[in-house]
Amino acid sequence: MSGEIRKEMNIKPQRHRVTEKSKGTYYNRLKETAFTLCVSVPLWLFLLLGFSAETFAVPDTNSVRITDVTPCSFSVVWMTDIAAQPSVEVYSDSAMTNQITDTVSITPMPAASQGTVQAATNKGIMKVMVSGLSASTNYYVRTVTTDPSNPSNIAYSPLYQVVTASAVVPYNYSSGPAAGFSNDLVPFSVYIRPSDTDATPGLGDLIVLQTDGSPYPVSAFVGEGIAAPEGIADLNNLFGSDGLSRNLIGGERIILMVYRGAGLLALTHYRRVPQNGNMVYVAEPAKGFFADINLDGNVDDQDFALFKSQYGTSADDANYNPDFNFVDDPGGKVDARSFSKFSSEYGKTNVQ
Ligand SMILES: [Ca+2]
Repeated sequence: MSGEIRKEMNIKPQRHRVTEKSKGTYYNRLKETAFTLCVSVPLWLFLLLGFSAETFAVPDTNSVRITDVTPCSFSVVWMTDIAAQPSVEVYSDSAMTNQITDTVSITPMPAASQGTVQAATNKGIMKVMVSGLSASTNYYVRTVTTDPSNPSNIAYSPLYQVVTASAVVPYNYSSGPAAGFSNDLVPFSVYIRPSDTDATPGLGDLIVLQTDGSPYPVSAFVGEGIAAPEGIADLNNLFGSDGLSRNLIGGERIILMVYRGAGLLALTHYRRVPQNGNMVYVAEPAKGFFADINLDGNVDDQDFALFKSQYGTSADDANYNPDFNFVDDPGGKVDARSFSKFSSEYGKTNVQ
């Protein structure tokens, strides 16, 4: 993980149920998306909101990530400080001499629910999907963040290189007939601060799921296809360094970064891919040994640095991450008791 410690949100203690009906519907829709994405552009709602901003400063651009890279599409996610209008510019070369934005499909805020789009926009959480691309091809992209109240105020990110994946291999044929995977949809419940007064807490937050061995993460809005405060990440859209679909067997480390916007820091959670089961089972990602915070097998300085950055935080703090509260503590404070538990494990190696 990068040095910029973005604190995470954690799974709430209770497990959320995905109903059989909603699960099946969403599962099928995701499968359909995985298969048809390269053929047709989904008719997602595109909502531009005209909010008045109090400042005419150029909007912020931070936490830019390239996500959801498939053979024919990718997305760009980032955060800004106003309810901005997001777009991107796409180039075929790093010198930005050949802009191809008009020859590809640009879909700002790709989500099926208008409520999700509006909630995310209000929090300054931006996502733009670029589709109609060629496989195994270099593209270059930068974000364009426009203040709706003053369209001449436009912020641009640096230019990012994207290499599209080579091929979708959505099923495992190794044992004969095609078989699906039960662990390809990962629901995750984001942390909600006790003082959160939103009617639908967490709605519009963005989950960015990264796994070791995949060049790009996948992303999902909270409340999209599942009730907030959960989001559901589609691991079918994870590709390996070979450009082919990843086949995760379970146990692989995943890093979930939750973009929350609205002045709150992004939270980072380390988890493992749930074990593969049967088709109708959707499992949450698994937590590892508590003191091995970054799940690299050792309780060492890296974990201590992460813990130190959280020490003293309470449940309502903008950077509070419940992953670091190691005691059953209603107040949720990361305090001396948590440190005591952590320090007693310090130095251990090969922990599971
Ligand atoms: Ca560690």
